[in-house]
Amino acid sequence: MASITTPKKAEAFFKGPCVFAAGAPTPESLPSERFPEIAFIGRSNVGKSSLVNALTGKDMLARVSNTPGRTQQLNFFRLGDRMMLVDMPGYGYAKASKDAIYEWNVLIDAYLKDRGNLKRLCLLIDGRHGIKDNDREFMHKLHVYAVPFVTIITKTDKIKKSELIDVKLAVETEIKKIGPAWPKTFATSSEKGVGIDELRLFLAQYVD
Ligand SMILES: Nc1nc2c(ncn2[C@@H]2O[C@H](COP(=O)(O)OP(=O)(O)OP(=O)(O)O)[C@@H](O)[C@H]2O)c(=O)[nH]1
Ligand SMILES: [Mg+2]
Repeated sequence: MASITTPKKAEAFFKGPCVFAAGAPTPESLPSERFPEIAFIGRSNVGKSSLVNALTGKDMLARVSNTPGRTQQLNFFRLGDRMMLVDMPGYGYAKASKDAIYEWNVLIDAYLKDRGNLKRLCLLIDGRHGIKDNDREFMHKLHVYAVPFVTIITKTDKIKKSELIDVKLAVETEIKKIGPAWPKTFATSSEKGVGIDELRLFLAQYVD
């Protein structure tokens, strides 16, 4: 199929048909690896579900919530029968029980370890809070499992330009410490639609 090489084509693709394909609360329930996959993860409440909605131009696709820790399973959205977007459950929810954290680790490890079709994982960092210890731990996990990832600074409408520059630098410094060759970082606001075109075009390269 034709590759998607312009912002206009990328927008049309991402805003095209997209359906909820599967919810996986356990490793056994993960769907087949038929499509190239892009996954979204980060601290609870960082804006993962909002970003999936902003990319696809569909407000109600992924469930957005003011209550942290709302997304408890991996939610798979099939985009145009060519790609899968995965809204992952976040980490760092203060009120999560020990059992819930254990289950989260089992599920996330199973997914990250053995997902041949996972083209890029998008690690979201809240622009207001910057990088935290659990983000560092998660980056380390990605390194151990050799998962290719990019970072996305979210909620940039809530911070000053100078703060964004500082957060970006801190994130890139952290990535360099663990070693990936290209510390690609995006900055977005799902609320205002900032950085969404650029991210769509970048992700579209992984469409078969
Ligand atoms: N100002 C602003 N708020 C945002 C943005 N993105 C998300 N939010 C808000 O942040 C809150 C959490 O957003 P979600 O998209 O549900 O976050 P999540 O990472 O999916 O959260 P969990 O699934 O609970 O881990 C909601 O109140 C959103 O409206 C943004 O770009 N700007
Ligand atoms: Mg969510």
